[in-house]
Amino acid sequence: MHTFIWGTATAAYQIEGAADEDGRGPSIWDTFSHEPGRVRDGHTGDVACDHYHRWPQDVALLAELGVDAYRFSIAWPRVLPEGTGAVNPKGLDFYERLVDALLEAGIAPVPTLYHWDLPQALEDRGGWLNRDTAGYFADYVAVVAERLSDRVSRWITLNEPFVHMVQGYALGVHAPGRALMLDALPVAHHQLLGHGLAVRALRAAGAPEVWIANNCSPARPASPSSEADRAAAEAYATLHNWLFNDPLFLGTYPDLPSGLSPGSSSGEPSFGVTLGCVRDGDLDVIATPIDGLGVNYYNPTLLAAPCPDDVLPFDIVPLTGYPTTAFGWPVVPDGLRELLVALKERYGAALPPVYVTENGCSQPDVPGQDGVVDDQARIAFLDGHIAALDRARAEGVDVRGYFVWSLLDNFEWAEGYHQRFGLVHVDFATQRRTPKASFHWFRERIST
Ligand code: IFM
Repeated sequence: MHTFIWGTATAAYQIEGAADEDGRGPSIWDTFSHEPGRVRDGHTGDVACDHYHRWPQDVALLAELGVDAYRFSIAWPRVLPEGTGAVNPKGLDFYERLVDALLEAGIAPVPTLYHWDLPQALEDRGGWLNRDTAGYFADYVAVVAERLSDRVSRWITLNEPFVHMVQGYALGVHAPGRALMLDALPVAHHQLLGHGLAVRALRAAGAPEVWIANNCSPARPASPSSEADRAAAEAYATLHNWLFNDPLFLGTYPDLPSGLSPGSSSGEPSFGVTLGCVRDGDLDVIATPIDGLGVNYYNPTLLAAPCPDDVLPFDIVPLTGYPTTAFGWPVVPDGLRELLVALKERYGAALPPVYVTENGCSQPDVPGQDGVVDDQARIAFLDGHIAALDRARAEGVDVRGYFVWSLLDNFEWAEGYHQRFGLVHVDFATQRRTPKASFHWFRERIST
């Protein structure tokens, strides 16, 4: 019987601040957030939660919460300001101090090595459209592993390569702000190649456990009796879920549905062949065995058949009839069970143990007159999703952990500080941290 891991998650650019301090280089998010009109109200991560200075207080909060593990991310530009070449020892020192404090508090550190903050110098060379970025990533991972692998036993390579590709390179609503639509697809392959190379670098440094954190969404047809809607749902599932998991667990790319082919509207049978950037041996690298699949789940996606002039082979339609978060996302706890079971059905024995590496919701949290943040909607959200996870376990899925997104209210990318996901409220004017009702609820929940 394996111990179940309870944790919370954060990411470097969303909480650290200290953007110009101790030799950190600029990342694509520094550039993007400083461009007018990119982030709501011009917010940036320059200060964020000031975690770079306040980390002892944040570790104390984690200890009070009683979590087994803390998922955070390491900022590549803090360690290698130019992305490659000279190492910044002060960057490594920061993460070493954090890891040591976590261990001292009895909390297992689970670092993610890439959570969207590519060094700007590498974006200037093509970013994830450039195959070389995969190799630079592995070199950076080797530097971090050399310093920390004697103390860290669980590592996560990438966070949500699907979201990074779509939002950052296809639609341009996240950094680096490129709107290439289907021509962004090589970003998928290069990130996955970087993942595989990083797994090998971590193994070489003796890392016992390596995971990846994939954002996945159950794709539901708007009308289950419509063959066209079912095809649209399968096309979407291929892009969002199978493209980023099949190569890891089956060693192949899925067949691309008609219409999901870069530079053409007709479609081709195989992602790998269509893309032209997949070289011999790449899939072997990508399929290097890993010890855990991290699943980030927020909500299902509802799909209808495309309209005649649509570029893509599906139409995303609103999923109504459920409560919604402050972001407007539908709250569908059973979608988590549905997703975990679908992964098990698709990959069978090839699926490693699964960890829910992100789940949570934004709510319009405002402290009351008494200073209390009574976020009952978040408690209901978490309770419902943990129950759904239990049902997936009862259906035979080997789920071994659950990490709430997020420990702290933080910089929510293009939404700036407008969406609050934390168990802990942050007053961004004073940096005062106030545990919300959900913090106390989660502490009770995991202590039993
Ligand atoms: O804040 C993000 C996180 O960085 C990645 N997963 C989704 C979260 C909520 O949008």
